[in-house]
Amino acid sequence: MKEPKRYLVTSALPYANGPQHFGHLAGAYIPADIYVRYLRMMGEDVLFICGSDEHGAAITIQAKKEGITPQTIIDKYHPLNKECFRKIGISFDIYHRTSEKLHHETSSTYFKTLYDKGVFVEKESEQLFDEKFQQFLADRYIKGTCPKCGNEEAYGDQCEKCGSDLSPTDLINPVSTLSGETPILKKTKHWYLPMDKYEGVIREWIDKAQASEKWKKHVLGQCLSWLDQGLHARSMTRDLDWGVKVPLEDADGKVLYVWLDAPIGYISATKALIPDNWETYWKDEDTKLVHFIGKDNIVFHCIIFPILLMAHGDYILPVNVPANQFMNLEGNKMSTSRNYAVWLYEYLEEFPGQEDVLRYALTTNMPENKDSDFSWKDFQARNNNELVGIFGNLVNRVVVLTHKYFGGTIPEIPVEAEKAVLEHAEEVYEAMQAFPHELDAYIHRYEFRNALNEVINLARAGNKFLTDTEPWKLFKVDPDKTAKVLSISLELIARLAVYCSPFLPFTSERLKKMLLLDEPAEKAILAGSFRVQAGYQIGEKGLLFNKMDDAVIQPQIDRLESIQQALQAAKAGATSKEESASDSPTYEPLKPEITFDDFSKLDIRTGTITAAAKMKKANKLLQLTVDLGFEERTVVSGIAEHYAPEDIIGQQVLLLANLAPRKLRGVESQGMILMASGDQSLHFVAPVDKIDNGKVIS
Ligand code: B3M
Ligand code: ZN
Repeated sequence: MKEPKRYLVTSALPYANGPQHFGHLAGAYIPADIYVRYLRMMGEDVLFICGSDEHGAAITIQAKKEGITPQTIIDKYHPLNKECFRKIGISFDIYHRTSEKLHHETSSTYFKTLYDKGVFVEKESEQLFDEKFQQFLADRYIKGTCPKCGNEEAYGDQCEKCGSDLSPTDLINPVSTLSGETPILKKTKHWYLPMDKYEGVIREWIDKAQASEKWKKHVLGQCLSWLDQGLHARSMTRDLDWGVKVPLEDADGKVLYVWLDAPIGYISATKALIPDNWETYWKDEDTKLVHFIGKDNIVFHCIIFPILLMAHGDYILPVNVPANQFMNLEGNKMSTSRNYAVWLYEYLEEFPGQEDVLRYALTTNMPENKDSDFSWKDFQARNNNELVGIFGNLVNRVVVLTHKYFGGTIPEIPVEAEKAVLEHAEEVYEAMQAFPHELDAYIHRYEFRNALNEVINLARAGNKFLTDTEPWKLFKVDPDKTAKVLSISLELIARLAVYCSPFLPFTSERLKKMLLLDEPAEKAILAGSFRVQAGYQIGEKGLLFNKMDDAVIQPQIDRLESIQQALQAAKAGATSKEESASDSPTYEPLKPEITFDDFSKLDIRTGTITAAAKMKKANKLLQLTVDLGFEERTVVSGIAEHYAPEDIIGQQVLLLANLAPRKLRGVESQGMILMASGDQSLHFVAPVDKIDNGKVIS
């Protein structure tokens, strides 16, 4: 892409169903904020867009859990998240919300435009339905085993473990998250986005995007693996009463799929921010659009939303989606539902004035290309060894000595003294000259850990210069040279004051004040022409950071340990309950009553397994060949953890032969083997005596 005229940067719209935690910050918010603050500092035209995602099952299920209405829950968490983001310095230009009327208008108009263009395929199909709650089940209303990776907690639209995009009927052993029961199938009409039709253009777009700037390996990898498995039509509407109403006559009780409406939330937020000029940002090719997200949102931002933008026809597409991986906590996965997380609002209460310490700890440990781990010990070490020990120590020595020796104002320095010191200052000046270019390259490659490390390396160069020149000794013999040493050091920490602002905005403000840096000085620093001359006066000294004792972090460590222990105990309890229950058999709840007609639709045949093989990267699945007598079928079955392929050749089975074929891990599965599930086991169901294949079960 040629030099963009403007930047449009978004962070994933967090569901307004709970507070934000460190993992969210490290995933989609701090990286975006660093990027945007840097662009603004360099004088770029940039908009930073975010807001609450207030529709979808994630909201209604949490509301049900808390016994409040969806409206109440979003009105509770939208302001909380907005305020916490502000306090930790995430500098959105707008933090909008998708329950706003403007968003409903924008997203329903967007849908109607695609509908009128004939983009959607209207289809009546059988969807999973919870008889008890009289509700269709989609997205987070349904859970089951992911057919691609075996994750037993996959949702009806996505598996958060392998990131796969799923449909409810893809799930193995689906269960309603409302009633806990097995759903039935019931007819309903929806409007589908025929994603398969866009496979070619998406591939082209991704290739073209690579030409302008590299995507992260894991992002590109996930996109290509979906494309290789083949895209399929995906319903863009839901049978729900909470969300953006489908703007069609025959669509009562239906709303837009949340992953259609939410990304359009970026557009409606921009409209709210700049009503007269939003289209320039979203439709002019000279805009650079970058989405910051966590890895579980990749398919929606790299496949589905781009297809929707292409289908509309006049929008630009993202240049990059630098999704971060996940941040774990003290070696364990964060879990909001189990309260195993460090909540941002609690941190802000318990660590007042230490917003930058958190920003620093999360950035130095950001999961940019692989999962990372947050520990309180590391948090303390980063603060004490780097912020206090390197950055703070340098600033303190320079400011204190400038006050101590020269009353805070750099005096006139004789030329020979200047020259003598400059002869030993090449290294520190080289560091100051190289620094902005290194930093710029890292920022534009979304390598914020490396970028922040450059800032700390500049502080290290400053400390080395002081160690080499020892102004505290030099002053006794040569105050003039000492003045020069300190003026060079002030030039260095003035650069730190400005260039640390994308990462440590609060520290930057305090240090700028301490150095009395004004606008022209900042401009000179960014231009590389800033020099400290005679008469340069600094402000009051003060500590930028404070050492952190064990006593400060121990309660945090204890809290997480106790939650972890409670979780282990619960898990152990659950297994022991299972063990103790194992002598008294448990029974699955009966499914809802069906009619003989329903049963007669099933065509179950006897068959024999003639071939079996494990499947690549799917440890729960086997690919089987089943001989039905009149034909051979390929079937993918979730039995790999119970049977070795070689042990089941010749096994007679019952096969549900008229189940619609579906693609599992790229293989078309033509039917389903009937298995009886015991405690942690699976058993073939087959005729007592061997009979011919192809016989009908009735
Ligand atoms: N709210 C998912 C999430 O919070 C979703 C992001 C929407 S971005 C348009 O992880
Ligand atoms: Zn999966």
